[in-house]
Amino acid sequence: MENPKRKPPRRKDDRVILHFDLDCFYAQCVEHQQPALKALPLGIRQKGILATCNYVARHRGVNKLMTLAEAKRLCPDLVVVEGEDLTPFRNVSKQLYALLRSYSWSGKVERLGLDEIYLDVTDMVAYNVELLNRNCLNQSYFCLSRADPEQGFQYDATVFSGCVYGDDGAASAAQGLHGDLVDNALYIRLLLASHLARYLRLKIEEEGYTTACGISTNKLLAKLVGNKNKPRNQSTLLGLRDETVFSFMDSHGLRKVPGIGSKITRILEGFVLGKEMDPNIHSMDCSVTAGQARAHPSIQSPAVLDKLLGGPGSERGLAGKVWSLLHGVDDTEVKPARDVPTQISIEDTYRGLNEAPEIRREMALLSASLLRRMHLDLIEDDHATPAQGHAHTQSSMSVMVSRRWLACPKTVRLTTRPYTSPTDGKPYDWARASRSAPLPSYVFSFTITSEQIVEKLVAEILLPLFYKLNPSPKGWNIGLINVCVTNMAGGDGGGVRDIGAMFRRQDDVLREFTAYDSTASPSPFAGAQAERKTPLTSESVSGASSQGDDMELCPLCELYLPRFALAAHERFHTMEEDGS
Ligand code: DGT
Ligand code: MG
Repeated sequence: MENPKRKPPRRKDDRVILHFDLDCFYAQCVEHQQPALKALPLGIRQKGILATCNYVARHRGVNKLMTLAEAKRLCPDLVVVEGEDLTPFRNVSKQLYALLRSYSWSGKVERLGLDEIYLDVTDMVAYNVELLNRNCLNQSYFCLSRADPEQGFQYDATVFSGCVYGDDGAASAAQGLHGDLVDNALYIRLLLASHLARYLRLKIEEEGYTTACGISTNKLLAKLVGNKNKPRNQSTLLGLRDETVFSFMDSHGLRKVPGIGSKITRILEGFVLGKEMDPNIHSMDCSVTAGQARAHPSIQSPAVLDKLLGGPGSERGLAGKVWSLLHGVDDTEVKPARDVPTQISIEDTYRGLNEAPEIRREMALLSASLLRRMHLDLIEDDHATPAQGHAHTQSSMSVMVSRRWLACPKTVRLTTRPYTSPTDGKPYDWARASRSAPLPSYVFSFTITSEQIVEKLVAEILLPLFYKLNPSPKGWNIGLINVCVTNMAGGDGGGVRDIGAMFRRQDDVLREFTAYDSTASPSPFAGAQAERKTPLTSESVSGASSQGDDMELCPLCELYLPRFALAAHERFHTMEEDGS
């Protein structure tokens, strides 16, 4: 029987999205600190590989994620700087995110990793389209504030800024705005957005950093087109016709399409090539393009894809999503900016830790670094000036600075994974397992030292969690430890007004199903064992699998609970509302 006719999904082009990607990010951060390095080939090392390298090094054949030995062979005078401590990179990332956010009207500013930022500028562009004067387009003015018309910049609205990608765009964009294009709303919106992108890139350059930028109508297309001209450049995807967008998408290797991970890639690659693929290959390389998958005669609809990708345990709607991505369709929103992250996690990898003192030492290091991050991201200084009416000069004015938590994570989660060597071919998440516990209130103390907090946290919470995750007394072979704090209270902008009350309430909530470990199974952690009066984690009460997947988040207080306890927990909330 003939397959039903293929019907492409409909792409919505009513938004304008910018995607910024900082050039050789870690390397730029280091160069910013040591400008003399800009002229030299520079690599940033993490765990024996080059996490990234600057473009001087790239022109000498060095690449991101190359081994150090290979990089040195290609470029013997490569300057290598240690990049294990992410703090300076995080700080720059925050600074540039805040800068771009300050220009946004909608607040839709989303960070992806440390060096990529999406901006939904639909509203700014629409406003400025209305301001266009068709009689003097080459002297247009882009207004950056609805309230203050003086804030803005001049631009030439007869031409695009930067590179333009798309067969119907290249010629007209180069020649300038004319003919029917002046009436093409999408063309005009993308053209204005290209000037806004340039303006913002220059603002970032004033801070000392260069970026690439992609401009399009959704996140997927903006990210992909931004890669076309790197570094220090920008590209607009002028997809006025479906065919332009399809041929743009088709040219990408399957694995390069954001949202199509390695598992899906191997299934589709195997199907197109008609051979079995090893599902454990995680390389970004793929011998099949998105176009080959999209145009394959047997892949006529999401229903066919569903047969390939569906099955027990697969994500709901996955086939439809992949079908959309292959056609350049992505309706996901740019998430609104948040003042605080939803979670903070720190992890490190090891070549197989087996001794208790090593585990304790590494956990202390990770916890110290986690606490520093929490202080950096979650604490705000309140500057209180003296009461009005007191005579004072600027220099003599004393300012009282007090600190307050903007948000408090309520849960700490420990994740471990055994060591595997890259040649084992094990997927990244292999045997990764997690356990959670309530985060104790002393973590938020301003009166005890960070060292004391770390010591208590490791002994009372993390080591017991570790032992739950790795119950056998020997042979842990730990390859990864991740400590994460999550379940933010007060992250809605109001901050945490009363930490004590928050924890009293948390204790009340927990009392109902808190158990204490009286069985005291043999533990290699003598110190931790002695202190084993810590409430056990919710998981241990539920007897959950080590994956913690029978846990559920309470939608009212965002506490992680064993699923069996959720009903009782909801009753607790009802009682609270009734005042009973
Ligand atoms: P670009 O954007 O091609 O000019 O170069 P980068 O260095 O900005 O690369 P990008 O945007 O893929 O990643 C941003 C930073 O994240 C980069 O400076 C290093 C780090 N990074 C990215 N991928 C990996 C990775 O797989 N492992 C490690 N350790 N670091 C990575
Ligand atoms: Mg980058």
